[in-house]
Amino acid sequence: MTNSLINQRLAAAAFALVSMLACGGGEKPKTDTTAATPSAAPPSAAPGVPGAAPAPSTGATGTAQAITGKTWDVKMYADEKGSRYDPASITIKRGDGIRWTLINGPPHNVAFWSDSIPPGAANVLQANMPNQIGALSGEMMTNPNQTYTISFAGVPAGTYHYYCVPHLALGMKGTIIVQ
Ligand SMILES: [Cu+2]
Repeated sequence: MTNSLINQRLAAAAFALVSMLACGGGEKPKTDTTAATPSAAPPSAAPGVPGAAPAPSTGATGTAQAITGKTWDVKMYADEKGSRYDPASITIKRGDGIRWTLINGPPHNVAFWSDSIPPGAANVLQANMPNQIGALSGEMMTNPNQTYTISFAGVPAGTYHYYCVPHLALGMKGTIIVQ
């Protein structure tokens, strides 16, 4: 009698604890993913880092790795048809590069969400991105035909989500699948 009663209470307590943990753990990733970086981005050309400020002073943590494969073209627009990368989604191979060209509607840039790239990608990408204005955030482009090129040599395969800082609210986002 006594033992089974204790067992029941233990079981109930354990269940409550598990559900608490499950709830708490489940909420974190989702809210962090989208909320943090985008809304905090300053509309002006302020070089401040949107979300976190790790260690921008040291700059790249490694040496940039040169493109060894093909260089793909992505165009950047902001006109009556919308603010967009074209193509918005692109599949490349490790070692390839992507060259973004500003067509109209500047300013534009290329910025990666640190939590929407494969594990281990940040350091390599950081080293491969020239002229960053913040962590994983490429230089602000203002002139038609201006280009910005990133080498995807040395990065892990997987899906990389990126966006344009000035046009994130207008949905200017892109996806790179590295094979
Ligand atoms: Cu843009």
